Amino acid sequence: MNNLYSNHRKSLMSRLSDGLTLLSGGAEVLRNGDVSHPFRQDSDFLYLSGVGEPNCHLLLDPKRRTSTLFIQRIDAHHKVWEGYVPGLAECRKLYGFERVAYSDELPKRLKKAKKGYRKFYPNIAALAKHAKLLPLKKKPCLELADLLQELRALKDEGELALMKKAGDITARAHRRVMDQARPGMREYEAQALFDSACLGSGLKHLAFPSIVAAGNNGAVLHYRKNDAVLKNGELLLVDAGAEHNGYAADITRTFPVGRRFTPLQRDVYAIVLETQKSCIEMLRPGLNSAELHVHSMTMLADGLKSIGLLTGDTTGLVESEAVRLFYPHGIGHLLGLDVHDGAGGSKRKLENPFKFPIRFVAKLEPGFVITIEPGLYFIEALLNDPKKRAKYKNSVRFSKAEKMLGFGGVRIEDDLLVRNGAPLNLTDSRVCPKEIAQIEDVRRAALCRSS
Ligand SMILES: [Mn+2]
Repeated sequence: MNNLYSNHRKSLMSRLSDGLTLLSGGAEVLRNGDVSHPFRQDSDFLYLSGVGEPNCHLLLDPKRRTSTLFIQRIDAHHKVWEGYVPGLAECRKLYGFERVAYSDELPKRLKKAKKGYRKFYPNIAALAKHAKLLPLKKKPCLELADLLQELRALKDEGELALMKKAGDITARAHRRVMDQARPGMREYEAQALFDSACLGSGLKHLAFPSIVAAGNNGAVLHYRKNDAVLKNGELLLVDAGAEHNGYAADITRTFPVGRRFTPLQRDVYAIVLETQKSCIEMLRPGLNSAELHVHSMTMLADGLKSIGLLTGDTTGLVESEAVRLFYPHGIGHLLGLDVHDGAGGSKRKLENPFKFPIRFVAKLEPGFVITIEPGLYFIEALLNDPKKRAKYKNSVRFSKAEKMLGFGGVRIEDDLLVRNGAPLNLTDSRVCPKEIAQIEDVRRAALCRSS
């Protein structure tokens, strides 16, 4: 385990060998009174150290080939209220650092380490805290942040093992919701099924607040309220994931609250499912992620034509972005220590070959983990927007689309490892099915049990 982080430090130091790198980790954020928000370490700091404690710093000295972890000095008051925190010797062992010191020694140590260096690479938090200690030119953080994005995009074996476990437990938690959700429940009760399944399987933290959206709430892309009642005849969209040592899973399943999809739900679902499977098949090293996104737009546009919501030439529907009225997000994102894990650094950035804007344009490489998550939504704010109605009057059948308001949305999301040959799907569909027949089997059994 410790090797994982020391290897990350080594590769960073070999790339920034001409300067001293200083990172400050996260600090606790006060919620109110004496209560802090749950602490989550800064992802770059976690990548290089594995340390989950707040108020730490990391000094990387490539010339002397040393890395020093600075931890906070704990006083009696802290011990009384917060309890045990590992000390110097334990941190050395626990996190595999050759040097561990208290944070109050940082100025002195830094002064010594600065000798022989003209370049310094602080992260933003270190710059904010230690600006006086570092002679810096402007925008000094960008190079470090960019390099960390580049390094973090490629997952090594140790990271993949963590992500696989996060994926496995997340898939099982989704299955539990599919097995136990029933009409009359609140969304947060379904959320409790998911969240507690992750905690109960040894993963204490979620990668993001679970999105549990019934019916029309499925049309809210980052829905957070989770308090509506699940109604028979509606769909339930669950987009949620656990994290394991900081490494995220991010899976979405959409299924009927009752036993079966309605014919209309089935049609919309089948379009999204075919698109998702086709995009997964297309995944390979060297592919421009923009091509993948446009492929999903094309398939969804064709599908929307087949159910009479769009009309006209498919290429035109993609290029004019008419399809974005029903699919207003990208095909996916890199996944890692952040659920939206950056875009692989500026080196991998490609020219967008299309005439319309696309957010994630990068060349895919073996070792990337990417989500594939097409969706279709019926969003009032888009379908009733007068400007959009004027612009797309010849391509969107608004009279028909209006009748879809209230439907909500369908999204299907798996996590994929890009590798030579076919990608590896980290989301086990035998555990949390995405095929219509299998979902209906699970729901039928679920509602038989609960009735
Ligand atoms: Mn996602």
